[in-house]
Amino acid sequence: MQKIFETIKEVALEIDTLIVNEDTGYVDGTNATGDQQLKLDVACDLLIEKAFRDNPEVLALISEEKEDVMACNEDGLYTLCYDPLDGSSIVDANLAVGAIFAIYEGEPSGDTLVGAAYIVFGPRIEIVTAVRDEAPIRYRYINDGYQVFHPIALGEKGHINASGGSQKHWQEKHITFIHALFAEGYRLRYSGGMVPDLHQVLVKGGGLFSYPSTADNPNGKLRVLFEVLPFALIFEAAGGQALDEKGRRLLELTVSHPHARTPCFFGSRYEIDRFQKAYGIL
Ligand code: AFP
Repeated sequence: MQKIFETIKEVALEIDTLIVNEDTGYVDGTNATGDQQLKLDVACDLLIEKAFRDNPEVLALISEEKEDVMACNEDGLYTLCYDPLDGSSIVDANLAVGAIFAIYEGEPSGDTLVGAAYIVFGPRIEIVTAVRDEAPIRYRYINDGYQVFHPIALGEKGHINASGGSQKHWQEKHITFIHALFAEGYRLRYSGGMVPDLHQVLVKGGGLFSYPSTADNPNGKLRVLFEVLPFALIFEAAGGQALDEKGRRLLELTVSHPHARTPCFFGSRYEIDRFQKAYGIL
């Protein structure tokens, strides 16, 4: 699996160059879940496909930008699922965006996820990698090389509230819950980019990121295999929790198709406890 992490570090530099220099316009098509595609989405997807398809460890590739599974090496051990450029709608605003990778050993599902990584393309490139049941490792690209940076660990409670989705489409219980956190003094930290928004909760030591079931997205907006599960593994490895709307561990989810979505709640223990009480789970 380390070879996969090393390749992620290499493609991070190439994707960063694309983000800085390439056109941020849209192509005519949409991706597998009907999202409009940037030329950048397609370019980053192709770059990652080329980087991994001949890796002997890789059995198959599943991309957010493609409908079908790409068979690679029949003796490969891992299925790599990835979101090549997460945050397409904020690239033109020059906000931080990311790429997300999930490494599955066997049919992709919560319990076959064995590794995860994400790249943050911000003022600096940062990468977080995690192997199941091991502490995450945070890297920062400094002076032409990756340095292991301060560890990521969530405390009992934080002060950040990253609340996704359109508020007009939230359920009443979600409105009450989110507003109660703000009334307690939580600060709104939400850019619309899942990777920087979750990275901020991790780096600041706690808080809550939520993308609930909404009237316009009853299953939430975020995709299980290549967005939600990799962050679930990293949040649990960092001492936090990651649950769905019914209070089930996201890492216990299975999917009926590669582009399935789920509501998701990521956070330190205090905020997750508050969520479970607000949703009548506890
Ligand atoms: P785009 O890739 O279309 O910008 O969507 C990004 C994303 O999938 C994820 O990165 C964000 O957390 C989420 O959408 C933001 O969705 P809302 O704008 O509905 O809050």
